[in-house]
Amino acid sequence: METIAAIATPPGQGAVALLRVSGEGALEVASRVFRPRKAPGAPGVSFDASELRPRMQTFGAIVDDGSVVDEVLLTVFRAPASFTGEDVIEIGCHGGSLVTRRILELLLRSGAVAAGPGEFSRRAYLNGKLDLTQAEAIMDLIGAQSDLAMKAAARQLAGRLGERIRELHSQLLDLLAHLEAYIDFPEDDISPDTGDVMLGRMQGATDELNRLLATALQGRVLRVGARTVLSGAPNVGKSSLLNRLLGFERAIVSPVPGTTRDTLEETVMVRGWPLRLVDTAGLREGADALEQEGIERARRQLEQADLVLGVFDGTLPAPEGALLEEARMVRVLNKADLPEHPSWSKVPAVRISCVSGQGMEDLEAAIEARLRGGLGLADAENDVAINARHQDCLRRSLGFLEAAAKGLKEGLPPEFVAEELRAALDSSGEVVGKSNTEDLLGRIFSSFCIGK
Ligand SMILES: Nc1nc2c(ncn2[C@@H]2O[C@H](COP(=O)(O)OP(=O)(O)OP(=O)(O)O)[C@@H](O)[C@H]2O)c(=O)[nH]1
Ligand SMILES: [Mg+2]
Repeated sequence: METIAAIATPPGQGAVALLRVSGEGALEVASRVFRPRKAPGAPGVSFDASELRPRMQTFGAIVDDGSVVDEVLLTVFRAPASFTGEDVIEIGCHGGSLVTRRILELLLRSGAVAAGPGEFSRRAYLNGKLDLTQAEAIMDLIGAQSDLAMKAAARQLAGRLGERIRELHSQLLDLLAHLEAYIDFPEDDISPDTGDVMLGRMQGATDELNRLLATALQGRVLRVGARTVLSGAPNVGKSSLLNRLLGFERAIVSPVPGTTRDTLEETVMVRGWPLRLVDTAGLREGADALEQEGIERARRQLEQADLVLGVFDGTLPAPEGALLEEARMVRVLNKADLPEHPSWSKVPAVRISCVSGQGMEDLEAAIEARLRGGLGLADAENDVAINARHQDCLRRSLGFLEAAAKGLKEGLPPEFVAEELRAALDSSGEVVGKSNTEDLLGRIFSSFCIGK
């Protein structure tokens, strides 16, 4: 493996910046470019970075052909006790974009090659320092936009999801080992008793897969926000509500019904939950072609919604269908600053006014309650929240496991059941990277930034 180097901090100016070098040649590179302040003799005298105490910072200078580029702190990590598991050096320099670039150029002239996106994490994974879920958690942690997302990423980084996958894996392996015994001694049929015990265990694994899969929605909501669609008739105040929740006049509001045509998306935080808020065209019959297209888009958004804010005008008679209950809907009665039409008197709804701001706290509480309860995000502190890739692996695993159980029930040969089980094992193993392919690794790590 080549020795790689990269700037680990974001581009731009800052007080300090960090460069990283990892690989067998890291210490040699450091010896070429760094001179400690207290080096015996004058600058230019040879220096051996491998004599430095690991994980201690040494003050000195980066020197290019005898001239000082910057004063820096050098830290040496010796394999395997480093992030990547290889020899690593870190250079803390001043945070100018030109300074950092000069030092990187010097590192590249001194035996290192430029790291690709995510290459440090990839090496950490390949050297067994992290499993794939932990590598992904680093990305999640860096990208986290809310407290809840950050906590979930931290738990995944701590290895909680990996642990559960490995427990599941070992259950499946036990089952497989059992089956292999029958395959090796074909004169023994699987007795009904043993079959039942095995089915019970398969059910246990199936339950755990379903429990993990049930956290996918929470994972998506924490990573990209709950898709929350503002829906209702024209002129009820959907765009006004979007603006209220955002805190600024993002969408055009007007007394003319049919103002909003195209859908409009913005992210807001409601009590720590990220919402991907979508304003839509008011739904009505007999609209012109342009508005009709907007209404079509609104309908498509509704289909994909995690949460619907069904907005009504409280000053008008309650329309038909206003009483329909839907698990993902919060019913919002707007214009509470004006007298309410008597037809609403018995209708439970969150009453708000986008003009006066009354009821907004109630609305936030109702949204949070829906996210926690109705959507099954029962516990935001749930110990895992899987991502789309995990969901894909686990779904496939579940499919194979169900086929295995069916085969066992129907008395199919143990070879068949074993094959399905092995496929279930492989698919669930992909979550942590047990049966990784180059293809999979490339897909995951290419979304990382350089220096990570
Ligand atoms: N009195 C009162 N008027 C409101 C309230 N909210 C909105 N309005 C008014 O209702 C009208 C329609 O508001 P919009 O936010 O444009 O309604 P919309 O649902 O987005 O309408 P379309 O885009 O046409 O579907 C505007 O004149 C708003 O000023 C409210 O709480 N109280
Ligand atoms: Mg509108």
